[in-house]
Order: sequence, then structure tokens, then C-alpha cells
Amino acid sequence: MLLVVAAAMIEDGRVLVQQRPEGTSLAGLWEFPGGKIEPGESPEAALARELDEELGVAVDPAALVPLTFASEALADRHLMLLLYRLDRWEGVPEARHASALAWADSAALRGLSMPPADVPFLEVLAPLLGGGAVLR
Ligand code: DGT
Repeated sequence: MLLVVAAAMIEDGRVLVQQRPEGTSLAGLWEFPGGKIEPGESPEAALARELDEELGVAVDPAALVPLTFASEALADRHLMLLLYRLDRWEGVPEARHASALAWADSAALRGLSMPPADVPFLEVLAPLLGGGAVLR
């Protein structure tokens, strides 16, 4: 089981996404910042650590609100991807691991190539973001 935590950091109706760099799996695709939970770590502590490492922002683990999750078979493992919503953090996100960062509204998000596990997240995020009607 591959347990991964990720954050939907939302500001002014847009969510932060980052582009996976060359040389990693899924290179070039846009994802939500986050990463694997280390042994002995809580999901919230893992996500706060990843956001510090990847973006240089400080996060109160108590501010991470569970939003939705994805469950998907990979080649040799099963991915459980836990998405949290985050509305407050300290610092200005900078791309320390990613090749680029972008703030995307709903329409912009739909135009980005994302890992397959992330695609169902767009519908969940749409009501929280600007830039497009929610399709029902
Ligand atoms: P590393 O380089 O081994 O320290 O990796 P971590 O712990 O930074 O994790 P990462 O982000 O490279 O890998 C997370 C796994 O989850 C990877 O197989 C890609 C997959 N994944 C699918 N969607 C997402 C997403 O939205 N965000 C993140 N962070 N990973 C995603």
C-alpha cells in the first residue's frame, strides 16, 4: 500500500498545483503538493513536513481538513491518496522540488494534465474554486 497525502491549498478561488520535474515518475504532470507518509508519522504531520520541504511554507497540522481521497491500483502497489483542504499557511509558496507552480481556478485546472488518481478531485474542488459552472 502506498499512502500519499496531498493538499488543496486554496486562496482567492484558486488552488495551488505543481509540476512534477523531469527524472521523476509522472514527470511533467501537475499534482497537488504532498508526498508519502513515513513510518510512524501521522498523515497530517507528513503533509505539514512535505509542504515545508516542497514549498517552504509553515502549516498548522490542525488546519488540514480532510476533503476526499482516491484509491487506485498502480503497476505493483495500490495508491491511497488522501486530499486535504488548506486555507491558511505561513509564507509564500516557492517551487523547491517542482519545476513550476501555478494557481488554478476550476477552468484552468481542467486544462492541466494530472495523474489519473487526481482527475476525480476536480469535481470535488469545483464548488470551492472560481472559474466555471459545476456540471451536474
Ligand atoms: P520521494 O521523492 O520518494 O521522497 O517522494 P515523496 O514522498 O515526495 O512523494 P511523491 O510526491 O514523489 O510521490 C507520491 C506518489 O503519489 C507518486 O507515486 C505520485 C502519486 N501521486 C498521484 N497524485 C498525486 C498528487 O496529487 N500529489 C502527490 N504528491 N503525489 C501524487
